[in-house]
Amino acid sequence: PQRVFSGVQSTGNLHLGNYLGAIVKFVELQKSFDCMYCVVDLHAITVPQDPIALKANTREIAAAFIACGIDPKDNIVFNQSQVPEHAELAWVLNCVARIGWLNRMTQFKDKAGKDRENASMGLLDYPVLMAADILIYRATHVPVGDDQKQHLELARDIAQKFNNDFSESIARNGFGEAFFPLPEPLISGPATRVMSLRDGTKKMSKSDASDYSRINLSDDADQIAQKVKKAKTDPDALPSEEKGLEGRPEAYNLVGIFAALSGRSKADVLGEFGGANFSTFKSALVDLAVAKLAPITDRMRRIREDESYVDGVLRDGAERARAIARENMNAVKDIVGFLR
Ligand code: AQP
Repeated sequence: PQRVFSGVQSTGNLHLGNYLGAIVKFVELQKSFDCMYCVVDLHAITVPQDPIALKANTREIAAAFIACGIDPKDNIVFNQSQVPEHAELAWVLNCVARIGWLNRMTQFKDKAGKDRENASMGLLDYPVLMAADILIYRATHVPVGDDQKQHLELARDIAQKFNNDFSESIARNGFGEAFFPLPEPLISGPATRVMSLRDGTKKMSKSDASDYSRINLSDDADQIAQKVKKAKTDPDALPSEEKGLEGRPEAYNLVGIFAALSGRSKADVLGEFGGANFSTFKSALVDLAVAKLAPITDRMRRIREDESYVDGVLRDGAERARAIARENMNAVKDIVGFLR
């Protein structure tokens, strides 16, 4: 059976990159797959988190999932720390993954910065826990933004090595040739990597010091308008064809955002705005972004106010997730050779 899994960290405000790179896809995929969407709070603590803020952020992301249109009854919406099998499988996979593989991860290098010796062990191990998140459900498809591509490749390598290392035991336990499917990344569309509004060569990110670099899902219409109007651009008019965006990272980014928000291709957007100056294009982008995001922001605020509803969704999701996780973890124990 095919199953979609993806996660979002509970580390603060969601931004347009998280929305267009990931959550929009989550909503589409629920039509055709069994989907599991997880607030990955175990991942969040790979860097320091304030405990009170962490709880609030976990509820905030769950509220965002629902506000964006994910149905928590048809799908499984939960937070990672309520399903201990994620951490349990991660330990086994730690013993499968190689240190050299993890040392090559660019996100670790970026986030650890210069003082690598002082980064948490969890930050280095982040991608192994991510592999466990996916593999504990034997998920087949993982919608993510482009920045997670390398981690997905690592998850496939870990799954493959586990299947090879334990091939005899996997067969002996009745699972045929492979226990874990190799999860497929789903990375497509005009905004797989949304860039900072202040610098078209940097990823839009929660940790950017400037709030003007990103549009948050919690921003109101005025904030969106101000941020788009101040967004960096170049002096030329928009090109009428996509190849004219080459070497113009800010223009490329804004056109990509417009395309993704309107469900059109970049070529189509340029067909309409080619030759226009940025002030015309930016006004249209503000109108579009406000029209798309304001209803989500409103719904998010209302859902979040009802803490017991949100907590109930996460608890119910965790119970349903656990039923699947426990069964797969038992199989892993049999395969590895743990008595139970
Ligand atoms: N800029 C982006 N463009 C497209 N997709 C993005 N994603 C994140 N940033 C962009 C995708 O959002 C999903 C959730 O990501 P996460 O929970 O790992 O969030 P993050 O990467 O921690 O978000 P930030 O803002 O990038 O955080 P910092 O500042 O800590 O680096 C993933 O599918 C991710 O690909």
